[in-house]
Amino acid sequence: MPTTTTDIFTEKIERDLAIEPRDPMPEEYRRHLMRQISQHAHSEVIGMQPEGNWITRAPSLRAKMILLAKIQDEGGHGLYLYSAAETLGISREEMIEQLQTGKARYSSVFNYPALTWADIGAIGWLVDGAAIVNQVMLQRTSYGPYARAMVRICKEESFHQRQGYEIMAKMAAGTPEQHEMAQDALNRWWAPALMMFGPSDAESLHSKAAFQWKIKRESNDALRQKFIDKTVQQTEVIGLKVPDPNLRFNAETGHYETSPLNWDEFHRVINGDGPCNRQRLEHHRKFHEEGRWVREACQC
Ligand code: FAQ
Repeated sequence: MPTTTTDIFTEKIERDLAIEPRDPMPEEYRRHLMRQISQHAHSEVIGMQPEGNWITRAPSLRAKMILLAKIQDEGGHGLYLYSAAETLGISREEMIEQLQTGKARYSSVFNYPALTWADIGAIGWLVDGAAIVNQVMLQRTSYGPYARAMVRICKEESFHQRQGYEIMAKMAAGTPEQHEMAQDALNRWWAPALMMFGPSDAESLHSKAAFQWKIKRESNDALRQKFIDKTVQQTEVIGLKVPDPNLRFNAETGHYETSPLNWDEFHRVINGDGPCNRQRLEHHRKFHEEGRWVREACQC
């Protein structure tokens, strides 16, 4: 029979029972989750920007409606996640301040520009595709509000992934110029999508604690490999080529092998020096300020 609050927490973790907001939990567990969930929420919200740029330039009414719905979904995901983080005792204002002052991160991938319509396909297919692989695991994360948010988010991300793949498949089967645009988008988004899974297991700072508390159930490298194995096959089906001269299938392991990633670039991007970091935060600050009157009116 557990007696101390630490024992109660440890027993729940060992028995795979969800930790709920009012349960006792170590301060480090609470802080770890506040960091991860708020960064996840910021990623969803900042992630609306590269796609938002293309709403007015979508090539058909159908494409525009689908893109609008997808971007709205991402905003909704941010809201579920901010609410989940709030249950740990941090306010929305604090989280936004951490984002805007650079104290909190958001996914590296959203610091790359969406240059053509094919990039919208690549974002849905690869970025949402990578997000799903990570989030399917997080459906079983130990913190109840986070795990439950993930169930709904994963359903919506599957639709996002398919709409992106459809755009890529259509462009790949189109005119030679359209095929080239699709290949160019894949070339530019491949490595940033692989970096979404975080540093290699050997370099990951938080993985040890995350495994101990069952926040993470699979490692950064294991999830990255899962994504590679799925995506290489999808690439072949639509007649595109993975932009990696060292890509090869290892029949013994049953996995694809790829070139090492450019981790210097990853560190530059997560530390604020990617192609669009400044633009993303300036845009967020501007529209957050413009919405101040709405927040104030809601408080009356
Ligand atoms: N970008 O020790 P680890 C989406 C940081 S949602 C930026 O391995 P951890 C939907 C990490 O924070 C995409 N920073 O860290 C969508 C830590 O720094 P810190 C977002 C990164 O937490 C689609 C340091 O490096 N998904 O795309 C990144 O164990 C389309 C050391 O790393 C999530 O956030 C990175 N890629 O593992 C929306 C999933 N990787 O915090 C719109 C939830 C690492 O000490 C359009 N998060 N860092 O300053 C996670 O699963 C984990 O937090 C990881 C990182 C896997 C991201």
